[in-house]
Amino acid sequence: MSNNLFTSTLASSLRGWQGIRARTDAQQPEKLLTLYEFENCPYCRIVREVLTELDLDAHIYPCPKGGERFRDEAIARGGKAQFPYLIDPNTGAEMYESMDIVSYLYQQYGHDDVPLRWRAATLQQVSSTLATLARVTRGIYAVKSRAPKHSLELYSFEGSPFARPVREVLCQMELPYVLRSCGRSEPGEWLPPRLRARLGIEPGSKLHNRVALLEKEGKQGIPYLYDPNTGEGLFESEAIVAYLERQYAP
Ligand SMILES: N[C@@H](CCC(=O)N[C@@H](CS)C(=O)NCC(=O)O)C(=O)O
Repeated sequence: MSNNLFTSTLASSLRGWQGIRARTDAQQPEKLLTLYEFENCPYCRIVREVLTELDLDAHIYPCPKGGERFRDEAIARGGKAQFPYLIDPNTGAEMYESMDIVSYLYQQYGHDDVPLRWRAATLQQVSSTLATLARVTRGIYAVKSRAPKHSLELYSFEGSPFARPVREVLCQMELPYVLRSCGRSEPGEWLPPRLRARLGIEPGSKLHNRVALLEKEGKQGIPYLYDPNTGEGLFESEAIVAYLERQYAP
């Protein structure tokens, strides 16, 4: 196992493998949520975990430290340099503070009270900070890149050790993307895709993005990146990272 995959798996473990399971009964907003954030921020991770849990998509505007593409926009909108910052065009709500965002998303789209574990804010923040330490500087600082004309699309779930390195590169390169939430809701999804294929198991997910991915590509694999600028669709985290670096390096 590479060092990259090992520390990504460690980060997911330090979070108790939150951000994997998805509910199938949450309400989908009509318009995409907008999230200004950066990948290796402990508070942003908490919000992304809840996006997975509630099976919510979001337009992600990466704001790594030293970033020049969306940071100013976020500061102009919210008034300060603090991340995460959520905008919900469906209700007009805009807010800072990860725990406020968690409560908002549960009440608005989960039609439920916030689960008990999300009320233990300090515990969540400490474990998310440990996960951040596991990834050291990955997904924190901006690197130069060419801006895409259209936002990319990433099929991902927060706790995936394979999807994380892709999100980190998207973040560092300040490439905006639509996060297509693809958590797990079926037991068969816990098996590795190759074993699943060998055993002929089709998990039968009802989650909208997994259904769409299966229809589009004939298989489900996370992460999956679609780039509307080139028409390319790619599975496999290493191949996706190589593609992003090739396509969007300055
Ligand atoms: N209490 C806030 C804390 C947010 C916070 O401190 N975020 C850091 C990043 S982890 C931040 O915005 N730092 C300023 C910066 O990166 O410019 C929350 O839970 O959302």
